[in-house]
Amino acid sequence: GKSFVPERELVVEVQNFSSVVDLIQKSKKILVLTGAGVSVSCGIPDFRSPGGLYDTVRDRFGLEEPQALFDINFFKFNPNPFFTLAKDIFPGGNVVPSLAHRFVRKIETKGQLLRNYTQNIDGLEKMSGIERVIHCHGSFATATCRRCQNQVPGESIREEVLAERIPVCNVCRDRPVEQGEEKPILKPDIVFFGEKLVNAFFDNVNADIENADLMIVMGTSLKVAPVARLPSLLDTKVPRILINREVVGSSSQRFDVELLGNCDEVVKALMDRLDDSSQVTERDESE
Ligand code: CNA
Repeated sequence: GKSFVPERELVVEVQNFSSVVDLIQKSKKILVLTGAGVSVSCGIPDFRSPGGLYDTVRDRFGLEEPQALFDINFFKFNPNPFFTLAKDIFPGGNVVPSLAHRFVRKIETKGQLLRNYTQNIDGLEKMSGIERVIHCHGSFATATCRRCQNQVPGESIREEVLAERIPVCNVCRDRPVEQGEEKPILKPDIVFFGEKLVNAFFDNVNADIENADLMIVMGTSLKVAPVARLPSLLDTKVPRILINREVVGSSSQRFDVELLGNCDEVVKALMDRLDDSSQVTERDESE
């Protein structure tokens, strides 16, 4: 049966925007959970928004369940749809980080970032300089042969992926495929549905959940487990801020603050104020 998770009580009273700024300002161990929404303004479509990748998959492949495209069992059966769309999310090219990424980096340079758990696979965290990041769903940095497990740098399959071709393993490609064996296809090491998350997630998540004093959830539909459960694992006393186009989460994840809109715009307003208040503090101290 379904387990009952009680509705979460709110822990901070936020009357206005300045008190949100104060809350961020005074927090020392901020856990930031991000998803595809933070990269939409960079030109990378998310999954579930209208016009996002799921709509594209429905239109192009007639797949009723577009998440099949990122399902490991479907991939074994037919890798073509994935490699037709992979170029749209392959990192590099002219893509640059968004203001939302820079906001996370700013929190980090102020020494307040406990960790950025990202579900994204576009590499924009690293590009914006964020160091304390966990790529929960892996990345395109490497790719692994489905058959012989040989691992190669992601760069070495770029050309194939951008040309919508299926990259094949150089180590075992000439050996005939035996019955019950997978084909020697190089699959980028992004975590598909049905695959285990990266070790760094399991290595850090318990301690991070215990130590966090604020959580900011940004640009995610909170639909993919186990990452989606992070907010409900936090101590109920830890305040939670949502920055997203729409309200997400369950009653056990209720957000103390919901800043709804495009994350870059919300974050711009926050960053302006954070800058202001740090200047005020500096002036106070020098007087
Ligand atoms: P999702 O399910 O597509 O949800 C995105 C959420 O962000 C939705 O709630 C949107 O309303 C919201 N959103 C979209 N644009 C904005 C914006 N500009 N400002 C604020 N909010 C916005 O994506 P999730 O990340 O929640 O789902 C998890 C999947 C998506 C992960 O496994 C990713 O690997 C995967 N994904 C990643 C990328 C990427 O790396 N950039 C792109 C597409 C999908």
